[in-house]
Amino acid sequence: MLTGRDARQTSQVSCNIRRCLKSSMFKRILVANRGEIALRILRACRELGIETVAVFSEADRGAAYLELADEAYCIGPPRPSESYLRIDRIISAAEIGNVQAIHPGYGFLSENAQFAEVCRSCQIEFIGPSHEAMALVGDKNAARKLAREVGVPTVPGSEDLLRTEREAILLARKLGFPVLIKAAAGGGGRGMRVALTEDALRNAFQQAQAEAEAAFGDGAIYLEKYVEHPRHVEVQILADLHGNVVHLWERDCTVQRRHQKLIEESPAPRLDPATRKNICEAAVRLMKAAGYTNAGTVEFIVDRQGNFYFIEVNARIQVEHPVTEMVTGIDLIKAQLRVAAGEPLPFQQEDIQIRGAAIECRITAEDPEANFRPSPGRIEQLFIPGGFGVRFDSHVHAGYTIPPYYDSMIGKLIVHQPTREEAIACMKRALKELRIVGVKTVIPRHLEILNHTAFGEARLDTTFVERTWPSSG
Ligand code: MV4
Repeated sequence: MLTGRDARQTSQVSCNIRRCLKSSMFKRILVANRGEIALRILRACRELGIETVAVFSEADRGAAYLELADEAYCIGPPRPSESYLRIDRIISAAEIGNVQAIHPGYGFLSENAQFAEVCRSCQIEFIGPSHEAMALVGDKNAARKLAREVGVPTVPGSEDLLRTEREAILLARKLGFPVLIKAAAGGGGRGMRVALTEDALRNAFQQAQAEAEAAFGDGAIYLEKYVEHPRHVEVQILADLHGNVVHLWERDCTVQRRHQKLIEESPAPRLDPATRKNICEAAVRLMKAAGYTNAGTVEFIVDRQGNFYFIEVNARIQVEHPVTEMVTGIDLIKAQLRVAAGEPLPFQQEDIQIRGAAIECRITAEDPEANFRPSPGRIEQLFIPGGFGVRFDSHVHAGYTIPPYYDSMIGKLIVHQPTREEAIACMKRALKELRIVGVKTVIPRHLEILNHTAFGEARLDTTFVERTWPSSG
């Protein structure tokens, strides 16, 4: 296995080679994704004068957003495993389409280090980190070790992977319960297990190992003290191929349900200036040490005392990137394309400042009255809000049918205002204007959250949604 130091060296070497191979912006790229994020990337390419090749599954054939690409190729049946996850088919489309680079978007192959490696071995640039850096941060235990090496706070826990149940029990006695077992190959809440007692830990150890083996083909697990009632704060990073790494401040994504984020905002409320600076600088330190390039996110949890702990790195552009774009004025997709093409970052850390407050609500076709059951189907009517500071990132239109095979994202409603209070008022106004007829949506639940005193006062932790609406938890 790679240690932090080895990976740092290998990714540095590949960066140097990549830098020499390129000097100008891509002429033509492939977008290896669908829906909202595919459209977001196609739009950025159009503005930069980059030609585009889109790919689609049979379920997405004829989708309107595909018209915005210069070419589009079918890559297989509806199921992701037979289309958007098929490396061979995407590479074939890239070769037929004669592209110089591939943007993976989020989800699907976006954090697949093997895909990034295959792209580069086919002389196609992968718009994301080097496969070495991706593999390093994708190993949650290795990322945690690297964080400790460079003085980034981590949750107290095992120094390395757990070998035996006995080791887990002894450590948990020392740390105190509850503890959390996590899969090294997991992330985003997958492969996590809380243990409140020694007996529970014995079971959790076996189960977590077996589950991780089944889900990721890798049973490696580690242990952490369980931090109760945390907030989720993440730092946006941009890094070029010339050694420049900057942060674009933080987002708060505390409002989640079963690890699905509902609302994200920037800046994070109730973060004192000293902590904000420390957390952002810690994120930069970690990504520098990982030899990370392009856009990425460093995720932290913040406990009730305001202590922050590194959790994991997301080696991709994230769903919630627009809130950072609104407050910093930086187009993250354009920045990804530019740094992947070898351009140096056009700004320094001091140039990146936060203006106002931005909030994003994820609008999904789910029924909040029925345990957030997916509600795919035809959108009969659609009225999209506008006005000062309102942005709706979406690929849908009246008459569009949301297929049942993928996430149920309809779009992302984003507002930007001078203050958080005004952003909340603006979001409520925009949510009430947004009219979607034909499918059930989470809009009513968003309004309930925004009207809640705890949200207005930003007195939140990650259990807020499931505590407040237990039937939907
Ligand atoms: C934790 C934690 C508390 N203690 N680790 C969840 C997603 C993944 N990125 C890591 N996550 C967490 N790790 C320790 N040691 C709390 C979370 C967490 C969470 C847990 C339960 C319910 C919602 C959550 C939302 C964000 C983070």
